[in-house]
Amino acid sequence: MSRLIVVSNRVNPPSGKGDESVGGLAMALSAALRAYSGLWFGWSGKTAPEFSGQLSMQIADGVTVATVDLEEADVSEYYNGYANKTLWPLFHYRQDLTAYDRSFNEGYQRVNRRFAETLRPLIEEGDLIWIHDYHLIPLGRELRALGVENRIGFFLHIPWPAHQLVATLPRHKQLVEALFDYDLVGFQTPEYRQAFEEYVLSEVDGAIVDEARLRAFGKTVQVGDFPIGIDAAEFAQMVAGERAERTFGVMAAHTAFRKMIVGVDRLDYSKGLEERFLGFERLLADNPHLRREVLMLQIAPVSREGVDSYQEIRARLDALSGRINGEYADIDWNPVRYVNRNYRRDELAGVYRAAKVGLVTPMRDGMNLVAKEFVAAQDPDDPGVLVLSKFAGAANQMGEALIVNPNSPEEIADALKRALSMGLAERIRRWSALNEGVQRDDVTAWRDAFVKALAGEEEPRKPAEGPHYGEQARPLSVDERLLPDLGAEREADARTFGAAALRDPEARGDPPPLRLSTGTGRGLQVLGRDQGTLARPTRP
Ligand code: ADQ
Repeated sequence: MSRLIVVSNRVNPPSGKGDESVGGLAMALSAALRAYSGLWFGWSGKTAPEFSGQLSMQIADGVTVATVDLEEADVSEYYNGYANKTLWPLFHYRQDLTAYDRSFNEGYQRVNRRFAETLRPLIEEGDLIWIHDYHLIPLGRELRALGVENRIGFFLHIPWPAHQLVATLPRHKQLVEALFDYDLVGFQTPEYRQAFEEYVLSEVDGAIVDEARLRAFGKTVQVGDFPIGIDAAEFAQMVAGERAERTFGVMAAHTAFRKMIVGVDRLDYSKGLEERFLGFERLLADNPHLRREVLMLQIAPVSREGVDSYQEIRARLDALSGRINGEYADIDWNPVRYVNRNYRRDELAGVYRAAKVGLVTPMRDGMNLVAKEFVAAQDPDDPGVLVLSKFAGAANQMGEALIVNPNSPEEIADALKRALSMGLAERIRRWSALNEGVQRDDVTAWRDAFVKALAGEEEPRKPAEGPHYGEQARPLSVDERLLPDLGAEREADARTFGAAALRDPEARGDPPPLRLSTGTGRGLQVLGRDQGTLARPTRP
């Protein structure tokens, strides 16, 4: 059985107290590692005066956790810099917030090299290496430079944007070339994979070898879309748990005779919080009869406080929620309840269940796990309604939600009005379809699909075979105009890349069989790339 090495920016072992609050990436990785006797490597979240490469190792639930400290300059140039001031805004279509600072890119490359050098001695023959997210795009290339020939996969949790945006990055070709050192590159949706293909075809004169492989820079890489899901089984347990029920009871009592709309997001400009508040304000303005009937609870823990734009959005949201309450509140009713705290996941489950509407309206989002958590938490006999942005990756799967344009307060207000008055039969019909997908396409399905494809056991999901469901299901096809002559490309590939096919699944022969098992033990919890800057979880 191959060992799995997972690499993500941040790694944190569990406290064992059951009070961890984990982000989307973190939650998914902890579920993945539960099933393997794997190694988890990443930044400790701490700084040292000078980078020493000294590893801190722990073992928890059969998983070895290895972390390394970074220097202050690494954190400001790599994490707060290139990752969160350059790639994050750009890949979420916020070119106006994107910093094109050369030192950030230098720090990014340096930290990825340092990670590679630190991880290298821990890698054994036959290990599968799975690298996560935009912080670590060059890590595969750095590992190859150190002679690592293992199969290495990369999964991008955030959108891959239109190629014209990527091309605004200085040295964008260097960044994309690094992706061709992986055996497998995974995206959340067919749309993002297609956008990557379009970049490769139009910006670097690459070619599509076949449905699952691209060629550029003299290398071939396998690509696929692997929509991430939630740990649906764990969520079902949590919803039925004592703490979730207690939270549900508290929320139900506090919202008696009123309908609660809930939003849960990291405080991030990509999540569309201002526009959401404006949409709710529009609902109140246009529907006086609803004013005392509804309230909106927005939970938004602060994140990335080291980045100015996050402090600015926080200030704007404080002002906006104050303005709406100032305008509409009464002595016994506040329309907006806005909290910046972190909650336990089982408490969140109780909150979701008590809400009549889940309002998930990011301006751009790789997937959005809150939408799936909201669905999983509902009472099957009286489910709430999901209102979902068309620009969340989740919209590709969750067509039975009320899909809205998050830029339009009117559309948000209309969808809220419709959701609040929706009859039971329609709510149950929509929720049942959504829930079926959430249960089926869960984090285990995501993990298994990616790891099997990485191990060379299975081709990645093709767009037409993906787990798309609901009326919005719309597998996207590559723009035919950009397709090269596939026959000629395949031939050229075979001639030119005989040796380079070392990492090609077909050329390498069968990898060692990989056994997947579903562990039940408590997994590691990682404080993901964002959660490191979140407030501490609430203690019971
Ligand atoms: P995020 O941008 O962090 O993830 P999301 O997918 O919504 O976004 O996950 C957020 C997670 O944080 C959810 O599991 C939620 O329950 C949790 N959370 C939010 N607020 C919380 C609070 N106050 N207390 C406790 N927990 C809270 C990134 C990408 C997404 C992608 C995921 C996974 O940006 O698009 O879906 O990775 O790939």
